[in-house]
Amino acid sequence: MSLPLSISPEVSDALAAGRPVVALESTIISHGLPRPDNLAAARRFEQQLRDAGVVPATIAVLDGQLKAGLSDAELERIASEDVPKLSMRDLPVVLARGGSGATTVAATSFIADHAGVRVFATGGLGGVHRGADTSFDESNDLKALSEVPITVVSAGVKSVLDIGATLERLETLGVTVLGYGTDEFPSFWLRSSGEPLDWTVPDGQAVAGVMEAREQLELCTAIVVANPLPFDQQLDPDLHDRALAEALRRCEEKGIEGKEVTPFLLSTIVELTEGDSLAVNLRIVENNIRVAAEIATAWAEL
Ligand code: PSU
Ligand code: MN
Repeated sequence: MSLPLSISPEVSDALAAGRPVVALESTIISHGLPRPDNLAAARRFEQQLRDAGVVPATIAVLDGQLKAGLSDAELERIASEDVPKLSMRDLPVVLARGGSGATTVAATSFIADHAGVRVFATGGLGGVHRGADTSFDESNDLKALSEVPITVVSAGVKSVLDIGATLERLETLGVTVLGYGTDEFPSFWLRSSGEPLDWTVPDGQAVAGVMEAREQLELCTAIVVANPLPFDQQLDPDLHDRALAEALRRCEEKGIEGKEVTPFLLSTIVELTEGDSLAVNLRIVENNIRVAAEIATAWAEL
């Protein structure tokens, strides 16, 4: 039986011609950004890639099909329908039912890889949650990145997570981590996390070189490109610390668990920062798309 994978004509033409393609995830649209502006943001992300000469492949599941590349009507469905958030373990259930959903970093990486798309831009990765020593709450993103040879550009992981523990898990899982112009892991809304990185790359061409070496080694693990915002674009650190502490307190008070935790913390922080965190979030995705376009272009030229 063949995989129910549907690649849009634009994406499949670009791949066949060896032109650059960048995958985008859909959970950021359905659960990570508030309605109704999420649709305009999703369209801007795609346009930014096109302006850079790169074909966007937004990934989702629609009516029992794994999709790489969405039409505008399909993008609108992800932005406005109450679709579930899908990680790896949800894919077989949704396919069997002919259902739809938005894909996390884990499921997006899997589908992009099957479609032949090698570079992926997102905001932040899922990781190890604070208190994971008792809750065991660790994103499936980590395991998936240990099994898929994708290159994902992110601004690290959000400070709602345990950043040090997340980096330890990435090490255990054999995931390559590169700092893009930095020797420190970023913490999403803030440029630095205080966690040092072993490897720094200056540009997209250097990342493409690491991708080529990964192929020669026949490794099936991801490359995480950690791309921090410039200092003058980050969230005010005091506001950040206050909002984070209060969001974590409310999460515990309300007993939020499982896959609801990440969306709850994110939307609470947007509320507490009066939208400042959201504006920074959008700049982060745009900054990551710019770097992913550079990597995909360098990869296509190799
Ligand atoms: N981080 C963000 N915004 C997001 C997510 C993470 O800044 O929307 C989403 C991504 O799709 C990521 C997922 O893959 O949350 C991780 O969720 P969980 O922790 O439940 O695995
Ligand atoms: Mn979780």
